[in-house]
Amino acid sequence: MFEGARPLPPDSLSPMEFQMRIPVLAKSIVAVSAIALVCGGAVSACGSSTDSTATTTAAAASGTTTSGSAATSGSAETASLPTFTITADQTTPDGKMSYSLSGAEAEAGVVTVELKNADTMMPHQAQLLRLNDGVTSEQFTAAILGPEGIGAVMPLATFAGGPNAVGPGGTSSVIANLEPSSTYMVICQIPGPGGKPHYALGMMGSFTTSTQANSAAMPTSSNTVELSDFRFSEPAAIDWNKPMTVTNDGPEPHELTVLGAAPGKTLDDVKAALASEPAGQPPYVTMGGVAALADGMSQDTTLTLQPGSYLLVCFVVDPATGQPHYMLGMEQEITVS
Ligand SMILES: [Cu+2]
Repeated sequence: MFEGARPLPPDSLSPMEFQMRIPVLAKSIVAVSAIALVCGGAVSACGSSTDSTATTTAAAASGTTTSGSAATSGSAETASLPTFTITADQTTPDGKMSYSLSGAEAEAGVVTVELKNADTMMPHQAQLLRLNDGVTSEQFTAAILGPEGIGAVMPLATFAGGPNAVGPGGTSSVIANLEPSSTYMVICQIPGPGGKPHYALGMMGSFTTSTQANSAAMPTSSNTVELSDFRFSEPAAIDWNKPMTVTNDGPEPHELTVLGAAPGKTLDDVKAALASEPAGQPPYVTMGGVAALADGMSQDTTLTLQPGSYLLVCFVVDPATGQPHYMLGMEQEITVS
């Protein structure tokens, strides 16, 4: 389905090429949801108004996704942080997608980065990548829009988290420590109609950061989810609706995606879909989280989850096996009471 997702022989990879593999594989981060998203798109053949499943799924997604303002007002220390807003614009009738950013420059240091999904059609994420020094956004854009896709930009940039996918009308946010004097790219890797990732349909942006970082500190919390090869771990006493720290202990990049069952579906349906990648409307809705982080990075997020069961999933693909991380152990059911 995606040329770039075809595994390469691991033993032939230099360290740089190995790094490049990560995003190639990361493309399959969203390959599962993409299958269904194709049917939910503005230009899709199957997403008609008579598709009640699609309609209710979208409605559910908008009603249950994380709330950025609520997420960041949970404590005094985070309420005063500067906020950089990324809006996922309405998909146009001809299938074009875009972001609107709240400015060309974000304050460096500890800031809230929020994603407002203003699209009525489909889920979106805001994956941040920090450009390596000396790399321009034009170089990044040319590389990612080339035949190799996101695999081509791995020598150019580093995964830097960001608000993970939320459905139409939803808001997702993270607290991030942005590096000064940097350029960050924002991309949505979710595949759209026809299998093209949203960034290739226009959903890509960039911003720079100020030369001086603010003096704000990252929140400190014992409400911590640790990502590592290949598991999620969290304290027994975690409160899923309180601000939480998501840390990647690596060594591979990892993300936290929270999936809930779509209306009329169960978590078993979600698990079965993840295992088999069936065509058609996905049985889940995206509930936010933290997009792929490089080894050693942490960001904070706040989820808004109704009581029930959810799945924590990492869709990043392991270069050694070609398997998405959720197949290697990074699929964990949680219960919110
Ligand atoms: Cu992972």
